[in-house]
Amino acid sequence: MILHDLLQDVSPVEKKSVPVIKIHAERSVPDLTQDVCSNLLTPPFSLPPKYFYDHRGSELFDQICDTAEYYPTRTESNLLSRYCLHIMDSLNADHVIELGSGTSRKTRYLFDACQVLNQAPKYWPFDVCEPMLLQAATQLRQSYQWLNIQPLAGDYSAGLRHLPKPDGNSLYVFLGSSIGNFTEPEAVSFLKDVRQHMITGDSLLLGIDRLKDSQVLEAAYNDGQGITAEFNLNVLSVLNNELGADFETNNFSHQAIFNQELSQIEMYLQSLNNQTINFSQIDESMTITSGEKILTEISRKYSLAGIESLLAQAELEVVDHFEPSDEYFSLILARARTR
Ligand code: SAH
Ligand code: AVI
Repeated sequence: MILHDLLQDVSPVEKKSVPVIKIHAERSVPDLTQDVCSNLLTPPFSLPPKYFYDHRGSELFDQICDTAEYYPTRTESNLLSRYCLHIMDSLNADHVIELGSGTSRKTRYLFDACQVLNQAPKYWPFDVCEPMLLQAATQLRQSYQWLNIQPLAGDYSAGLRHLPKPDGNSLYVFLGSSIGNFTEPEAVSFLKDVRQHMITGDSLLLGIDRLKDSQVLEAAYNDGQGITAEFNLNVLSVLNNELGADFETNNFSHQAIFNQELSQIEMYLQSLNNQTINFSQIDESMTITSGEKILTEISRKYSLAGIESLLAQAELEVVDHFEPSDEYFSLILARARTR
């Protein structure tokens, strides 16, 4: 088939290119080189979790969502499926602005509800992973031809002030318990950023994973197929690709443990031998001994009281709280508290 025939085969929707708007940082945050220099050259070793998400990392996260052990996606999806009509009907939102949208797979419940309710909000997915933003936008356009989508690329930890402020009322969406990947002070500051961006009539739909049996928690981050391990190890490939590092993924093992005291899953990459890794593009190296670990992610698990305190500190008030009977997950609809 020649190119002309191929183009005839795709619908007008598929042919349209998707312009991405880059969102500039409101405050400067370290880039990969600075994070490596501050946190990876000497112990204790750590890296912020946003570096997981190159295109491969985003695809691996999507596969994690389908594992039997990773209950959060399934649980949140069930809540969205059950309550999406109620939520969208109560808001009649002009805009849906999603932070850390990934594949937008769960946001589809909201769009399905809009279809039933004859609503057509504009969708603004905001993510650090540009290839996944484009992929998700293309797929959403095929499923929802009425949906006006404007992808936004950037780092939400650098502030939200430069996000668009469209006319009408907006529903901000932050799903998947990504809030758990922040420390508590970071989470409060992030929610304050969201609240400060909101105007009267805006709402926030927030998914938060709850504290539960540590065996269930640890199983969710140690799936039997090893996909979470691959996701964790993929960050070493990101360092190899971006900074010319020479990590051998076989020289590290995935570890995920629940820290009861801090109420968080901690994901590590543990070194299997004594090794020196060179970062050729920045002329730096790190030496790590056998058994030493790199902290790659925290995933905090909240009690009900913890959630209430988090929202109160960010001056947000709960409008609706949806949870399953096993109390595994909270889906919260909130708005800015009026003083
Ligand atoms: N919300 C989706 C995806 C969760 S995975 C869900 O619930 O399934 C986390 C998503 O947040 C990824 O798509 C990742 O690229 C994005 N992300 C992580 N850190 C980010 C940051 N600092 N700024 C913007 N997006 C970020
Ligand atoms: C995106 N984030 C909320 C996931 C989590 O559960 O903390 C990332 C993840 N890490 C390992 N599995 C999933």
